[in-house]
Amino acid sequence: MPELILHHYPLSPFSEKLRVMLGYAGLSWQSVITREMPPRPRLEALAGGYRKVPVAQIGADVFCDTRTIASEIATLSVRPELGLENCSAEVREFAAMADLEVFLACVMVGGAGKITQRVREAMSLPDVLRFAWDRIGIGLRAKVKGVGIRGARPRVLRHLAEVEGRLQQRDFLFGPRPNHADFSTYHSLWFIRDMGGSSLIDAFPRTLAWMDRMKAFGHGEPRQISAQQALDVARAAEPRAIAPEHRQDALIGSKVRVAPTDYGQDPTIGILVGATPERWILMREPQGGGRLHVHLPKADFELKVV
Ligand SMILES: N[C@@H](CCC(=O)N[C@@H](CS)C(=O)NCC(=O)O)C(=O)O
Repeated sequence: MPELILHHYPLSPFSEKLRVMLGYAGLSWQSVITREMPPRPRLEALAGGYRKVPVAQIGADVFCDTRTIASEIATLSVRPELGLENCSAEVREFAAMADLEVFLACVMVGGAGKITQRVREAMSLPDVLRFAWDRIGIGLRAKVKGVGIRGARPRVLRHLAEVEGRLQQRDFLFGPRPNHADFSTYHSLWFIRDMGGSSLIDAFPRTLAWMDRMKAFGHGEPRQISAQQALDVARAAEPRAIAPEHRQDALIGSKVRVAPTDYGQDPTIGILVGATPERWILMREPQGGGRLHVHLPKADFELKVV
């Protein structure tokens, strides 16, 4: 089985969610550092329109959204609790709240000065301007508006109080070992503390200690490869077989577009070849040859027949 390849960039909180999950899972993985904004031609050739990061790939199977990728990590590492679909309704609800509402609030709170400095260090000046323009565009087109600038800090503080309370009797949010919700909660707090240098979390000692436990999982030892090498891996491979029970949907064989409903709503277009309770699987033939299966979640995504 080929190794998991993660397309990501250092400043991306959702990428950090998976880097730490891969460290915890003890999997060996390969790393492709991508730009902080489109154009990302080779990644686009793989994901076919989906524009968010991270994206993962195993051979010719491409996985969009951290929920789909975490499910692959859960299977590969035989740690089912890393897959949201294997967690309780309470955990799923907590993770969904952390990954959307709290994430958007943290991005607004995020230690603005230090983040700006990090963005400035990571990019050329023209790219900083393109980056700002790109993110303003995402915000204007988003269907979720979050809590707004004024509501962001109180929302993060309310979340921190809840996290602190959960950690009173346990090492991780729902028990003695981390599950998906720990990683969903960690990445936004990492963004404000470790990337933004914010002192907001200092008043929550158990949360700080939990963050250090999460951070200690590290990222493992990924092997760096180029975007072109990752594309070549996909072109040389065949997508894995889809189980007969996942080929029963009435729309199988139709040309469809699947897009997130919240923000960054760019669609992936392809032939629907599989549908599980959690995901859609689209077949695409990228320019230059090869056949890919792109896996996208059903939750918070919309499928339309083209
Ligand atoms: N629901 C998605 C959210 C991913 C997301 O919002 N990623 C941010 C970066 S942390 C993004 O794509 N920003 C725009 C970009 O990088 O082009 C997931 O779980 O993967």
